[in-house]
Amino acid sequence: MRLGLLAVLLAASAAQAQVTIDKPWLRATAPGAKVGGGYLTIRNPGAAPERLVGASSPAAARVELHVNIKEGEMVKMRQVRAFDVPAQGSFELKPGGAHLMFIELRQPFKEGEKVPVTLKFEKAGELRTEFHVGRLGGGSAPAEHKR
Ligand SMILES: [Cu+2]
Repeated sequence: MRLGLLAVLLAASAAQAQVTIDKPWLRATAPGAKVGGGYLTIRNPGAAPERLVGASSPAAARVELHVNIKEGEMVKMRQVRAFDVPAQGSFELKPGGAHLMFIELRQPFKEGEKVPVTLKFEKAGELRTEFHVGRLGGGSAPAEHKR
């Protein structure tokens, strides 16, 4: 009985260990802002490719997956259905590139706060984490996340 439970727990933790996330952070927003950007690096040590297929947070009505696309001189954001994380590789969301777009913020993201976010992966399922809020308009991760 106990061994059976242990096996289940080990199986569950092994499944969770397939994907790890690194340096999750949000850009602080100005008062009244309706949207905010979120960034992180997803690492996949597994032998099979993984995909981030969605995200949600109590801090926003919805969270979309966006990429920046250059059209001539203009940079436009486009929503995508998933971010691919290659086997034994990683995928980086960063300012100027792929990002999570938090839409209809319940309140501004203030520097130093932590915001709960649930990431949904195709294979690993849901992964709950906290994003740290960095500087307003800051182009890089908050100081404690710099290498
Ligand atoms: Cu966006």
